[in-house]
Amino acid sequence: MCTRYNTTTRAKYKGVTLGTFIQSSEQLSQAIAAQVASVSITDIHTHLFPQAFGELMSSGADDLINYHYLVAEALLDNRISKEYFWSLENSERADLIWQRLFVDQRPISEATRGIVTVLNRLGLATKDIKLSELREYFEETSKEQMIDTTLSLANVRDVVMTNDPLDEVESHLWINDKFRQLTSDKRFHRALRLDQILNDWENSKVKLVNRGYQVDGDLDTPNQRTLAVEELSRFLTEWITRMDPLYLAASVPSTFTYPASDLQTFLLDEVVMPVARRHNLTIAIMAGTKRQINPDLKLAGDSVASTDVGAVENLARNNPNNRFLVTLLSLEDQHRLTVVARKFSNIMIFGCWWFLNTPSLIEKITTMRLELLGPNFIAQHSDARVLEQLIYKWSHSRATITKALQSQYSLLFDENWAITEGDIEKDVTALFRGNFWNFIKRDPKS
Ligand code: FIX
Ligand code: ZN
Repeated sequence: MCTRYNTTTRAKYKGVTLGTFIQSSEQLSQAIAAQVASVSITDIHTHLFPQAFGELMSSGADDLINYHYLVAEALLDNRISKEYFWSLENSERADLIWQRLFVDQRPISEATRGIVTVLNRLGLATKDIKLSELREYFEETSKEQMIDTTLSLANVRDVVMTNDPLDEVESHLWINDKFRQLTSDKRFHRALRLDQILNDWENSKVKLVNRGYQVDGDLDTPNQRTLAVEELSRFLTEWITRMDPLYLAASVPSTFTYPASDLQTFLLDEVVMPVARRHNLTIAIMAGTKRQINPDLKLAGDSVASTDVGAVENLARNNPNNRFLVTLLSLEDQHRLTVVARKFSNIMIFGCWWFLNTPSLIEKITTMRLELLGPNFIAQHSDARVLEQLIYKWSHSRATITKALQSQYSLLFDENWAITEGDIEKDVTALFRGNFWNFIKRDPKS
């Protein structure tokens, strides 16, 4: 318990002009809670789309309940055959998931509790609510209204999408976007996703050749390799011009190493990183996935494995003129990643990704990052796939990150460091959006 010091003592101690210095640990906790609750957020990684993207925009009751996190949890019931489950319509699958996770048992997992938070924040009574009532709510609400309502309730100012130029549906929309509709909602920003190119070159090559890029040469012969580099660089440059992405992004498997004498390193070194430098673009590396350990679960079938954090170290050291946003999926890799991030100003850690996005792990990881980095990382991203998930993902994360900040600042306060509410606002704004925009060297108003 910190004894009360008057402002003169604190001002003299810190040698600064008087401000409204916080006087007690209770006031400190309240100030932190208020600042985290009210900070407007840049959500730097999501799978969301605005309405202009048509079928790619995911929103509403059945999409919320069919979230792959909930699919995995529902199919833990070995009485439900995967074949039967996937034979159902979307709404029938939602009925089954609802019954299994919200009626037969209590929704106390992070993903099920999230649905309850959404219901609650939308003002839908959570006592004995039926899925049909949630469906009715969405039937009575337009997509535009849902975007406005969701961003307001979640207090999210900017949403960064995941945009795959090799996705047939999405690329078709971009190529036909004569009136720039896809970039008309300025709250939604682009991230150009490179997974297919970096992780599945053989299939990507076919798509690229079909689109007129001469990349099918034998990369072992120098002149064909040079042509492939030029053509893939041309492809990326055309899509950077078309999409105006905030950053380039790739998730890589837990087996990712760098540098390696493999195609991934070749593509990174000869194409991706030079193109990123030419366009002053940051690269987001998301490592540690173990995709499809159970294909019967489809999108829910991915898992996690520890990855070579040395690859992140080497990327940053070998490419000092590239900037890297980094998030790792495995809990056991978090400490080493945080130490590595202390060593390189061209690394910025972000978020508690996917299986780490739970209150107990967010608090543990965020406290460690504050202890080792100070407020120099990006506290969280939602990874939302369905629009209304923003409501719960940010509500839950704000509550947990508040606790980590309160414990860290109280240690400082107890040593008589003078703190004002304005100081807290600066640090909280940095953690929830400022660090991102500064690191990618972009103006949020651009
Ligand atoms: O690679 C990614 O962007 C992952 O976030 C997704 O593949 C994953 O399915 C997801 O949505 C996790 O939250
Ligand atoms: Zn994601």
